[in-house]
Amino acid sequence: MAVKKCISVLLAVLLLAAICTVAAPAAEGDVSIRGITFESEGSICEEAYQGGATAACLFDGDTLSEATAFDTAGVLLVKNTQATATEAVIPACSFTLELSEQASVSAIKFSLLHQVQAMIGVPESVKVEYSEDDETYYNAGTFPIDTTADIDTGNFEGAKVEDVTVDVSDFRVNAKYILLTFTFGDIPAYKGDKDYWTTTTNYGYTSLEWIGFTEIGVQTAAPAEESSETPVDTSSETTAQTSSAAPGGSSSPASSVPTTGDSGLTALIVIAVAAIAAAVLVTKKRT
Ligand SMILES: [Ca+2]
Repeated sequence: MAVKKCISVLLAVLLLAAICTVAAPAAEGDVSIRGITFESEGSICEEAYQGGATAACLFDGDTLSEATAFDTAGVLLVKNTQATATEAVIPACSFTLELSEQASVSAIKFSLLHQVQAMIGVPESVKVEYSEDDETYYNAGTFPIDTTADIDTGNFEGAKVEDVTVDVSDFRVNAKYILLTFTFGDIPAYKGDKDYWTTTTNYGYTSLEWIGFTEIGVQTAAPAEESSETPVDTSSETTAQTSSAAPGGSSSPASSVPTTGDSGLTALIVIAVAAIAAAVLVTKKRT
């Protein structure tokens, strides 16, 4: 009987632990990022993950907000391989975000790393498209990106990470896939010299060489009411939207980058159910 009592107590403790964990659910509307894939038309841009990181560093919940150097592990630098071409080449690079489930997305959030004196500038804009099936994409607009990067005078020392939020709540974005296309911005000045990178011997840049990222994610809204409206495919349009990109500092906390996976929750529920079933079994045997 002592053994059975021990088992009963053990199961009760397991059950309690499972209930306590399940009782602290993720915020409503949270979805996780399942994967991010990089693409660059014509392979003009290349990925350069720092410190042996992989694409997973873009959705690990860490924006590296304290980073002061571009070679910090977990930074993704994107290189314009045509930065010294005879004619300026302004490239774009894309990230496709696969969400854990189809969700109502209210904002796109990303963290940029810039270090203007190391020729790491900022993207000029981001085009936001969304899809339910990764085949048909709908356009939610192209948004200018505003940061505090000192492009004009280049007097900022060190690297700086800035959070940017792009509000897409007007577009009723309901998607499982988000396609973000970043267009490179201007070459930054170097310590007050606007022509430093273009005229200095051995440099000869004609366009910006680097942009940097530490995190990319989405902010989800409470599920919208069921609607029979079919979104209009505007993927052929190129109309620019007025700015709704907020510069760093005004973004909300990291709630958009959940770290609790569905699999963990599922496992706990399974444990809880198993514990209840076993406890009932033991109780019945004892009576
Ligand atoms: Ca990160």
